[in-house]
Amino acid sequence: MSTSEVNFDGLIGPNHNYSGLAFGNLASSRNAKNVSSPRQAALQGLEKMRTLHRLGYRQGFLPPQLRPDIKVLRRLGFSGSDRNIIGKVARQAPALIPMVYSASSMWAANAATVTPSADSNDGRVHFTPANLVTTAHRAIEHEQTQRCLQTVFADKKYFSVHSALPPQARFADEGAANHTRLTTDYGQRGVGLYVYGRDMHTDATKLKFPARQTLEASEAIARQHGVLDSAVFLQQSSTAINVGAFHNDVVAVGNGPVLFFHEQAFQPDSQKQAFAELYRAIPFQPVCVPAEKVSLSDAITSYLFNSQLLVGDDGSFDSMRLIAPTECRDNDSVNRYLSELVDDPSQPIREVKFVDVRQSMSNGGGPACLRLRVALTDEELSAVHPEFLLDEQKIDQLQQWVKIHYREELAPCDLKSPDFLNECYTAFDELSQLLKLGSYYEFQREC
Ligand code: SUG
Repeated sequence: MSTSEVNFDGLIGPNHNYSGLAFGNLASSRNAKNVSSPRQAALQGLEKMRTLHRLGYRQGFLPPQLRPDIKVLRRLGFSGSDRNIIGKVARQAPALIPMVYSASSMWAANAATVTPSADSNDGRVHFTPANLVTTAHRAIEHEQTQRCLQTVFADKKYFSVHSALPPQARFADEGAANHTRLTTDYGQRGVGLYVYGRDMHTDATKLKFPARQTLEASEAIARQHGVLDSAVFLQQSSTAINVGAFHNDVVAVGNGPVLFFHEQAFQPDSQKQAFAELYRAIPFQPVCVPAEKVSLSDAITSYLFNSQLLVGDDGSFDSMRLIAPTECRDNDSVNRYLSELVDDPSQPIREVKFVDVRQSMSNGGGPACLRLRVALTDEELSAVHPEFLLDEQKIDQLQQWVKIHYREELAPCDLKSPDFLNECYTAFDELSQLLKLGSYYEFQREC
């Protein structure tokens, strides 16, 4: 029985927009109020999925969440028909509009933390949806995320989908963006590396931006998944957070036994201890990028570490491939570094392939943010809902659906129009028919 890594990318919704909602995420702030292109965004995302599929990786996707989230607005005291509510909110509380319209579920690396069956205590794959409590527009995701995961990974014999952690700052959790499973073989027992920004003792006055992941949350997830004893916890450096590393996957990426990371990503004492534990657990291979070659600031603007680190064509961790955003090619120091890296025989990264996900990048989401990795045995893979696994034909169909339903341009003020709500509902309705999901979205279950 073989085990492989499957990437489930977030399919980008028709509501993709730039509303500057994520404080500490510099790209989101820089592009606030710009006009987005939902159509380009979704097509770019699907082309990235096609690229991986063509390279021989198993590729899946997670559907976009229903937006606007009228259920949240009803809980906030608005009533009437869905269209009516949008009209009222636009007049009475316009600041709530971008919150309920964000397409942020596209960043599937924040959907959940995943522990493969080879590591968990009961031999099942475990998922904990991230509560995302740090930002209001993302804190509303976990309910739909849980439902989505229960649909895609429905078979309880193989999969266990938990509820999100209690939605409190102390248990702030941002999912797989701060978790890396390191192993020598996907099917063998591995070790979960949990990176966090703060714990109970962190002096928040030293932080310019929010530290979105807490140690308490990471510990709770490791406990839920039955891997607390083997888990390794590592603290982000305040330097990295203050320069804009709102998630660890902006300054580090790992796969197999390899951790590719920036020299300033972690708090030094914590790094020393965590690396010692990793060396004891597996033949750990750290690949450190020195600040003198790539500054933290270049790493964050180019999203070098938000690349997808993948096995090579032979399926091994000996010659790996990096799927990097085109911004890395456009940044002189990063591009130079990458040319040197692939020629350096002391480490396993042999190839870099660039992908264009600029629409997502402008909101702070690179190639690695867009995917949730799930290591699955062949048997588990055959238990995944087949509609969420991609081949060329399914990608063509989804692209066709995007071309019919998505706007070429969307300004944040367009979200206030009740007509845009109908456009979104029509797109979501068609998608659920395309995927034969029945009444998957809330509005389809009403009346
Ligand atoms: O949570 N941006 C997302 C980007 C998430 C990237 N994910 C990972 N690094 N794994 C965030 O900051 C911006 C939305 C807006 O401003 O409209 C946003 O939510």
